[in-house]
Amino acid sequence: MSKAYRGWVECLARENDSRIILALDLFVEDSQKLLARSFEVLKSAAPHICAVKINEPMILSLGLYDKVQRVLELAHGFSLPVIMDCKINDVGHVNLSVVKHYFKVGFDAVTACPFIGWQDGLKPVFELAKHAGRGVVLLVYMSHREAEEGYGRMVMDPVANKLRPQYEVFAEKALKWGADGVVVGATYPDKVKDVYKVLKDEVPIYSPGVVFQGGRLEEAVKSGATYIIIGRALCEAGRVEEAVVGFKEAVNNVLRSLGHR
Ligand code: BMP
Repeated sequence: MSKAYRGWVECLARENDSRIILALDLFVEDSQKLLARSFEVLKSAAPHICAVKINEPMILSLGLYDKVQRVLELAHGFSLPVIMDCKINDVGHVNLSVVKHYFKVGFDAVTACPFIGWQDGLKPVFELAKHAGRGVVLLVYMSHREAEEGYGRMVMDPVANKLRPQYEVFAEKALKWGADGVVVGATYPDKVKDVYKVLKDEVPIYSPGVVFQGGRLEEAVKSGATYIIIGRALCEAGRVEEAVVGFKEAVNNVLRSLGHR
């Protein structure tokens, strides 16, 4: 397990008293304007979040070895770890090459898709991440409407010799492979609960899908989510700082009501 990344997020969550991860999802076509808006959002949110997540549209628009590095520098200047949400899903040697680029420019963690399995799939990614002190966060149940089609179907578990939901098998793989986190959609609090039963506090649950996708932050936290990933509800907010403080307090209120602080 790559403690370095995982411990860093935990530390920031304590220091900033926040379980909110900013998904820097800005759909601005002009790359200069995109960079400028990224800076604005990041600066406003930074004191109130515990990590930043960047996705592929940003890389395509800003350029990995170009303006993306400036976003990384800014985030790191605030001591924030940055996750590359690349949802790795190819054969092993290609995955390795992709991840090497992301780690080289300074990303602290990557997301990965467990359907590809271990040997010649995610093994090289986990090995490199562990070696470099970076993180790997596995998708276990996505937040969109059709998530059930893949993550929810019943599959034969050869070890238990019975049919089980795919996402439960993935949660067990997260433990076995030493993942630094799993993604479970806030839109499915029952799945968050099921996954938490498997992981307990061994592997943190990252939960996206609140507000715009219809998920309720309070339900996700009550069900066992450790971190809440928020994109548009922050990036498109008129007052980013006010919005992020509101979300952070909402999470903290639930944790207080559960006696976790
Ligand atoms: P928003 O809060 O605007 O709905 O954005 C959610 C973010 O979380 C997006 O960056 C998306 O790529 C990511 N995400 C998701 O929504 N559902 C998943 O199952 C996995 C994700 O990474």
